[in-house]
Amino acid sequence: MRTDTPVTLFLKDYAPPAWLIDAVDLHVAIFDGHAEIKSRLACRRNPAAQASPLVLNGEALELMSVTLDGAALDPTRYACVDDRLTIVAPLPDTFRLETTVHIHPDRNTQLSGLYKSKDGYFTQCEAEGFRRITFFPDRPDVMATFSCTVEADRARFPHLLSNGNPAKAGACEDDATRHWVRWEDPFPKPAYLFALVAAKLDVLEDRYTTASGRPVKLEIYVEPGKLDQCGHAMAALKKAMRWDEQRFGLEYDLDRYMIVAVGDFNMGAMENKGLNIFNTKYVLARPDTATDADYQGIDRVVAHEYFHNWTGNRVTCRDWFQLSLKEGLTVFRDQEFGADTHSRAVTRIQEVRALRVGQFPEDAGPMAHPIRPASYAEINNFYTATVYNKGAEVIRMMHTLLGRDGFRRGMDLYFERHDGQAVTCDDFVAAMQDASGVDLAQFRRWYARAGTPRLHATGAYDAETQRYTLALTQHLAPTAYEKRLAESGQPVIDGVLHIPVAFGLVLPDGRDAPLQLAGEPAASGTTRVLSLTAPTQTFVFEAIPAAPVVSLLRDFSAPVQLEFEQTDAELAHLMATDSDAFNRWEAGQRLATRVLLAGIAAGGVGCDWIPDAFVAACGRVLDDGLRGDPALAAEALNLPAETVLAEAVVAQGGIIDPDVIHTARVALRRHLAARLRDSFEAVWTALAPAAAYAPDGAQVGQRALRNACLAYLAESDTDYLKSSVVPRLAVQLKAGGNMTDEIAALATLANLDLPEREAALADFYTRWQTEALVIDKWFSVQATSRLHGTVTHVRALMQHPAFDLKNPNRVYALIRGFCGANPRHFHAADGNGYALAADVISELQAMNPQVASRIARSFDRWRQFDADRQAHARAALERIAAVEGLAKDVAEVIGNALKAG
Ligand code: B3K
Ligand code: ZN
Repeated sequence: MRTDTPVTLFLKDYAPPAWLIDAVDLHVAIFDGHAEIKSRLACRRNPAAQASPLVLNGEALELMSVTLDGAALDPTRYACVDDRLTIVAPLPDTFRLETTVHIHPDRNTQLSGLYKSKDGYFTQCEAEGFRRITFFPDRPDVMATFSCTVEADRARFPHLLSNGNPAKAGACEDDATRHWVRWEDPFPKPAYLFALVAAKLDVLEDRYTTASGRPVKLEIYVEPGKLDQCGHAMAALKKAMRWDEQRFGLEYDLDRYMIVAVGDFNMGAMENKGLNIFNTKYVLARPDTATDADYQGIDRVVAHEYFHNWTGNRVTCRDWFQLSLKEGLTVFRDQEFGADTHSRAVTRIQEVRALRVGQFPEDAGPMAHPIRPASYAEINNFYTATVYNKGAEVIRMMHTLLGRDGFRRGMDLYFERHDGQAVTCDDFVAAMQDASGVDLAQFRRWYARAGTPRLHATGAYDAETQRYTLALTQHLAPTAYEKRLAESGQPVIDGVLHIPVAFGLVLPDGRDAPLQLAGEPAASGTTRVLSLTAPTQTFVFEAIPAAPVVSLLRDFSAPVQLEFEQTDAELAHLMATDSDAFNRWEAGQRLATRVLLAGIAAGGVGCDWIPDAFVAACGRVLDDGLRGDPALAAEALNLPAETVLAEAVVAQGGIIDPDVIHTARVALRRHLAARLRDSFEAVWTALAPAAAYAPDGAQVGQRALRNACLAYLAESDTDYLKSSVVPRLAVQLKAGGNMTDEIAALATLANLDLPEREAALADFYTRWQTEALVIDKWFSVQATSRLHGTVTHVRALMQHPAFDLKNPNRVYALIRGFCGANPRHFHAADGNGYALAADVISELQAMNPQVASRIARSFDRWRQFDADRQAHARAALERIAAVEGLAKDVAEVIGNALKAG
């Protein structure tokens, strides 16, 4: 473990690599206790760079030998210090460098590089894991063709996989119990896309023929016995392959596409060329073990990794500051895939909800950064909601400004110019601009500016002239990021953003007004994308026949905080009639936020802050759910999350009181449950399942609404709860065959202080103890429970035999569930939640810094709480900061948290 303070790297210091590697040939031999890696690199001086020695990265490697053009290298010609192997000058312009190293995959608890999981060996190289396998210039702008021979015991590791196409295989000459397979990948790639697997697995095989007729073998490898859980992932893969051909004209390029699922994995999945490695969570699904959300997650992650084959692999990043080049774009692509294959409106609502829960607080906290940060200490800390989700919003804004065809032309030009290259976000924007003729010079600032812009709007209707005037103003206050920039002597970027504001006017009868801007000869269209490019701009619309209600930011056309005064009646009108489904939902959320902020101001007590009109609006949502789209109704009934309400309190200049926020939100749910009981009952009854489980759009929507109704009914007074709701929860728990309904019932019961709770949890555990992903759910519903004593219970669960600090999924289920998704208990006034987090982070950082660092992010908003909570949080943060040899991932996060403010 490192003891140095983290070194900050700067985008401005980028320099091209002094040496290029044209080809890599690896021989990886796996033995019990260690692996031997022989590497042969074809090195070439980069004519475009300054002359300097060849510097190779290497971490936790035992160097056994090094030769240059076949001759052992004299120890004076190289130095191996500080995670670097330096080959000193003079060097020929081209040469062959061979090294042999030993590594210890069974001791690799970081799960970066080559590691052992259960009985198999797997790799994770992004961002900087390849250097933990062999010495290499481990940076994405060094692209080489790879060949890799994997060698291991035949009986224990029948599958030996790497990138590309299999070229040869055989038995080891000196030991017939061992075998080898040689893989060749014809596409030059950076080392972060290298992958290798040696394991005993079951494989689901299928075939796909690309649009141009190329046959592709598809393979999904899973732990033996799990083949019955792979069908959905395979179907998702084929759907994604077809979609990318149809929407973007992009085809697969190798003979084989492999997905390998592993239970120990730091994140969701990894797009290694031709050999994706996946967290089991995003592969395995069966109706009785996986929820609708799991099925959808599989669709999206399978598609995401597949789409990276072009946006990430064929065209990759020049350096890690450009991470959003591939991630923002690929998230946008998977979002569009989701929208084209499911409900576009529900998909968009879920994305915006995720942005508000995960990205807006990040932009307001100590780790704030733009989608292309100018500096970082540990790149793994920048796989964030900002780089991914706000990155996707930035791509979406370009799509909005260019239109679908213009965007497609931009994509085509991007690939035409840059296939096979490692490029920058500027190269992407340039392709979009050049292909469309739309000036994106000002738009580029989105890549450099951190923070969530505030969009302030005012409007006025003049009945006499039939004109509607809209004034828009943008504000973007400096964030913690600008502070960090200034501290490191970097220029602070400011300047006005180019914000696309989709806009419509809804008339009193609910129809959209045709839009005619002053100066235009006639009206055209009912939604306009207004380009806000100045600090303040005014737009005048003519011939508006009656006072309209404004529908602003349709489809959430920009990632901003909207400040726009609208009356309850106006919001109710939008909820009922807006032609933009997203804004119908949004109007409901704004109304709910307003009600809840009043409740929070009232200390969460009583219910006179709940207007009848709001109850009535929810009643209409329930009716619509029955008649129309249940999925949209379920989204509408889902009140803003506690973390989102907390940010709304902060935006008003308040201090977060997590107890009051929780109490107010529960009070509103209870009030709705009491007042709308008959409606909830009616919907629950009407939506009883009529067919066998299928994760299709119609059923998913029905289950979402039905379970939302049941959860509301569970907020009822005790008698009704015991007599009418608990028995239904029990039935749903026992029904079997459908994890969506089962876990919904268990999560509801986990919030209730009733004897049935313990029995249900115990029974669930007994039934599912052999299904790891289901047991993760069992930990997670307890971690997120509302009940008093949850922190103590979480501590007890950490001692449960099924809990394992070394398994990221378990840690995410229990610890991140508690710290990230249970704000009231994590921010408990006595500081016990913070103390628990500090204990876990301190222990975990030595084993798995990436996962520990993610947990550490739960402290981001600690300064927005009262003085006592701040004192507890500070003590916890300082305790972590004082850990000897603290991993740099955690040091960066904790350092920023303590610094800001
Ligand atoms: N590119 C990987 C993420 C790697 C994270 C490394 N800490 C998965 C993805 O975004 O597709
Ligand atoms: Zn990705």
